[in-house]
Amino acid sequence: MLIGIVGKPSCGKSTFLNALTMVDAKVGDYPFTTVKPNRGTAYVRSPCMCKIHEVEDNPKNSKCKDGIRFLPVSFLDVAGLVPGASEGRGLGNKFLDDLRQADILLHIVDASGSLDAEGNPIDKGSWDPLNDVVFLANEIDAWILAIIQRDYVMMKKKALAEKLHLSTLLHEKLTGLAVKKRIIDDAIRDVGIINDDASTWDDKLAELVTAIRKKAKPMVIVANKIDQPKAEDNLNKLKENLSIDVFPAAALAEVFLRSEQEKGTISYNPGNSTYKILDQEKLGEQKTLLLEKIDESLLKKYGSTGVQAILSYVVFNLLNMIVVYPVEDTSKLADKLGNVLPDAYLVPKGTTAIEFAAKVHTDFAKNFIHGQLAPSGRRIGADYELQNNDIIKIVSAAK
Ligand SMILES: Nc1nc2c(ncn2[C@@H]2O[C@H](COP(=O)(O)OP(=O)(O)OP(=O)(O)O)[C@@H](O)[C@H]2O)c(=O)[nH]1
Ligand SMILES: [Mg+2]
Repeated sequence: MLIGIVGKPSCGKSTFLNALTMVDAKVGDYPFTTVKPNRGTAYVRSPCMCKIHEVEDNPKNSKCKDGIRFLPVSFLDVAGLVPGASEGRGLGNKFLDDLRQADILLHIVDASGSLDAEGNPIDKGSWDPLNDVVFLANEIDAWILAIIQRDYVMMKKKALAEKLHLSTLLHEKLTGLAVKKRIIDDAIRDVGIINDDASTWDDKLAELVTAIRKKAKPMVIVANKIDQPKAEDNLNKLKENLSIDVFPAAALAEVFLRSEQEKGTISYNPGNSTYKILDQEKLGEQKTLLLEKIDESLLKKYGSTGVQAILSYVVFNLLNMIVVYPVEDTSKLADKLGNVLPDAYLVPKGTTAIEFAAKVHTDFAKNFIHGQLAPSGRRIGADYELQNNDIIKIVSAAK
């Protein structure tokens, strides 16, 4: 699972990544600070099964703190996108290529409306962020369309001669974008294209690309810099005018809170609506005032800085992930070595026992005999659909 962070220059993409992951991606108030994509790992939270089953766990592939499991999620922050990027403007297409494997795109917009289309500072509040949403979707569409058009003429000729289906041809063409065949089939049906009649394709090709993009690379809007004047008005406007999810965020405030927490001056659990000052002296007067401001204008008003809440919503509500714990010993909830609940995996809802086995170890799936749920010991077959927080032992003939 990969989440892509996109948006025009200086909207706060790298700051958002830093807020989520504390990786220290370069941040700057000038366009194209990021040239090479930054990768980071964020942690989504889920109540840990150690608490429910009253055991002490030994997490390996994830972390556990105070009964909360932190599961890793990969993020990619790319260079800023400007109008015409699909034709090579700005840093051009390269960063679009970086996003090919993304399952979902977080579109960061500067909700304060203080940057032009290219990310240059202008009078505060003078830019309408709705423009950014429209242009970015158009750029991605133009990029996908260009990939198809590269050898569309040949493709169509062959299809006419051999009565090939558009969905098969497009699936081949778009493998690099990780687009599933089912998505292409649905989009073709939705826009009303006759799949095996190539003479009808041209008119609806652009419409089809948009339909594929919406399903294959769904987009969520992050109204960032919500701490700034005019941002709230723009947030409301975005919500009113868009049919996709829009969330307020203050990435910079989250970076500040997390870094003070790491220094030990405050206690703060990312995502929470409160913090506690631990070391007033080390914190100093200026930062105390800043904290008060964050408390009044963000935490009390919006419930949090938004960053962690967006991550959680994307993973559990939009990507429909569930948490599953594989074990070897169903009574001790442990692996071979006695580690209790060592691993927790995020898998899409609907994943079957055998699909999960393949994820843990390919040999497990090849030699799958049955599964067993813990701690009940209930036997399950290969087609059993895993439920959130299932603890499962895979019984396989693999050595
Ligand atoms: N007030 C405020 N400023 C922010 C916030 N998030 C980011 N910024 C500022 O916005 C500027 C640009 O931030 P970056 O994270 O470098 O933006 P970017 O989108 O990665 O920019 P490029 O890499 O150039 O495309 C910096 O000066 C940040 O400090 C926020 O939530 N509030
Ligand atoms: Mg950047």
